[in-house]
Amino acid sequence: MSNPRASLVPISAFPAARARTWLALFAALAALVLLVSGCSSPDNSAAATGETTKVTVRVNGMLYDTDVIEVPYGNRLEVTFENTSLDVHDLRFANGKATSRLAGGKVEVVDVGIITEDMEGWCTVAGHRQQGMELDVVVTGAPAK
Ligand SMILES: [Cu+2]
Repeated sequence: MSNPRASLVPISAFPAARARTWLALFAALAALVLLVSGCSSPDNSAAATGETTKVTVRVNGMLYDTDVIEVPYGNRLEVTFENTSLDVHDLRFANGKATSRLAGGKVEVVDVGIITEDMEGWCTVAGHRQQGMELDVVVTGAPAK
């Protein structure tokens, strides 16, 4: 850059009224961001039933022993993942909740959060999902849309 000041607008080009307009605009934008992030709260707490569905998933060879986890709409899902194999595995859900990679014989409990829609879960170790290490979380009793 030969002359970095050339592209900058001098402060004097912004009269006070204009500065206030920008400030108001910024405030409105900030409020909007807050509103949007509030609506898409990741734990879906508005739909929460207060109940928790607890499920244990184990490993059978290169498969989970569970194909489908049914969760009543609005329940919290808590999965106990027991790596009952000799290899390293994990269990990640589509909403980003996951166990760490567990060596054979290790156990980890993962709070998957308030469930309001179907989603998949799978093992992130290379090639494992392709070999069948995946399962479905299925919501039951969802309100009609
Ligand atoms: Cu695996």
